[in-house]
Amino acid sequence: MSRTLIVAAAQMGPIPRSQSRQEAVARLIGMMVEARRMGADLIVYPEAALTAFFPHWWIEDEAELDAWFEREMPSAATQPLFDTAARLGIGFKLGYCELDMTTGRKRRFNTAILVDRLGRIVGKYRKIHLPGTDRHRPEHPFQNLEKRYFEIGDLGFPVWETMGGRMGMMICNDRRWPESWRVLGLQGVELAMLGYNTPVHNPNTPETDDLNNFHNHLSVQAGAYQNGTWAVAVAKAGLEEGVDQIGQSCIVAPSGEIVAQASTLGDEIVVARCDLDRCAVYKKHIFDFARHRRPEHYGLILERTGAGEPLGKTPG
Ligand code: CDT
Repeated sequence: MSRTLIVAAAQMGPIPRSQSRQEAVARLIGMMVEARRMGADLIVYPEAALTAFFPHWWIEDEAELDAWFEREMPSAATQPLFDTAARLGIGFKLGYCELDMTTGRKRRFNTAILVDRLGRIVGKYRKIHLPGTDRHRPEHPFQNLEKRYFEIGDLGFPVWETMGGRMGMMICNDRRWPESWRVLGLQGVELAMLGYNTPVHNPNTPETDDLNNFHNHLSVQAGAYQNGTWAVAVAKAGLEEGVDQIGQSCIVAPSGEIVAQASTLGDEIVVARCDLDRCAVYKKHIFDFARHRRPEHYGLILERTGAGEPLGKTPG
C-alpha cells in the first residue's frame, strides 16, 4: 500500500477581531475544498485558526477573555468543517483555543486537534512551551500574554497511528525546542504538524527581528531532519489588528529540505506529496536512535530546567 499522502499547508492571512467563528470556519472550508481539488488527503491549519490572536492584547474582563475560547469541539459553528472533511474524505489539523471544564474548574489551553478522513477527532495536543509573560507591558506595541491566558498543556507530545502513518503535533513556540521534536521522534513520528502566529517584531529583542523567518525555517528543518520526519509548519500571517506576522509556511521533507513554501502573507494553500517511507532512510541510518543515542549522557536534560554550573573538570 502506498504511504504517500498529499498534504496541504493552509496558511491564513489575518483574522480581524470582528470576524465571527462562522466566517472563520467558512474560510477554512473554502481552503479545504481547494486543497481537496489539489488532491490533498490532509490539510493543516494554523495555531488559533478560528480567531484573531488575542494574546497580543491585555484583556482584564473574564467574560471577554472566555469569548475567544471554544467550550466544545465540534460546536455548532465548527461542525460544518467536520462535515465537509467527512464528505470530501480529507483529514485536518486545527489549532484553536480551548476552554475545558471537565475537571470541574475552568482551564484554558492553546490546543490542536487531528481529525481523520471520516471526520473523527483522533488526537488532541495542548501547547506546552508557552512564550511571553503573564504581565502587562504597556510600553510594548503589542503583548504576548500566553503565559497569562493559557495553562501549560497536560497531554505530553503523543504520536497517533492514523491515515496510514505516525502523526504528531506541536504548536508554534514548541517548534523552537528540540525536546518537542525528540519526544515525537522517539515515537517514530513520520509527519509532525504545527501552526504558528509569529510576530515580525520582538519587543524584547528587536535586534533579532530580521531573523524571524530564518529562525522559523531553521527550527522546522532541523527538527524534521534530526528526527527523520516530514514536517508541516503553517502560519497565520500578515497584518492582524496592528501586529505584523511572518508567513513562509512550509512543508519540509525528512531530509530537512523545504519542498513547498507559501509566497504570500494571505490565505494560501501549498501542497506536497509526502512519501512517509522516505523517513526510513534517516530513521534506519544516521538517526537510528536505538543504535546511536546515548541517554546515559543526557541526564541534565531531565535534571535541569535552566542552565547551571558547567560540569567540566580539568583532567589530571
Ligand atoms: N504563538 C507563539 O508561540 N509565538 C511565539 C512568539 C515568540 S517571540 C519570537 C513563537 O515562537 O513564534
